[in-house]
Amino acid sequence: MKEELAVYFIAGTQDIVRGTLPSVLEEALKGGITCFQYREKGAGSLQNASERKEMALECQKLCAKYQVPFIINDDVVLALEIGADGIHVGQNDEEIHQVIASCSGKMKIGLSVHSVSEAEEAERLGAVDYIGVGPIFPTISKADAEPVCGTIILEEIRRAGIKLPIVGIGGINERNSAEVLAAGADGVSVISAITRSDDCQIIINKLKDCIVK
Ligand code: 3NM
Repeated sequence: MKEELAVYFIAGTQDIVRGTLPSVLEEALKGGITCFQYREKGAGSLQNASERKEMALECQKLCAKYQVPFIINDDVVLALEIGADGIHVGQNDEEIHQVIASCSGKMKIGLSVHSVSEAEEAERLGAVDYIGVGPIFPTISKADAEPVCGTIILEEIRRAGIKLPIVGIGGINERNSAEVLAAGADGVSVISAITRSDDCQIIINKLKDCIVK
């Protein structure tokens, strides 16, 4: 799982400023992302269930072509229906025990945490495959983000002995990702660093370089 978290791209229709989600995703896949999460959420997102399913299927097909895991954000029914590789939920989304009951053994389970105690609880559950920790830096991509926690939270979570794979999230880019990894994350999760870049291949290469070093 840790290798798959290295450069974890997240996007939904609402995040796309140029082109379409499938075109941006294919560029990112060509550039070497290691995981993709379809997150259709907030202002500008697709509201219609059949449109969401159609978009999910298109993204899933692209991920399969490049052999990159395809994760769905906060939609257990859709994830099960189309056989996604994983489901990711936040603290205020579908209840984690419910998600585990429906999805454990069928796909990877990711959970967002914003504190050491939430990380400890995630590990205690025994069925969460990785945690997303953030927002590490200020983000423009999530209107209801929690307060910024800085890289210190990653150090605190590791100091608390948490063994779960960790992906940092929130305001991460090619300039600050080394700091996130040095603090204890196994990978970085990004939206705007890729969707708003002029050349995502360069950005992804830089993000990958930080992992290797
Ligand atoms: N979750 P960007 S921050 C989807 O803190 C999401 O849990 C967050 O987008 C959390 O890379 C965030 O553009 C948005 O900052 C990340």
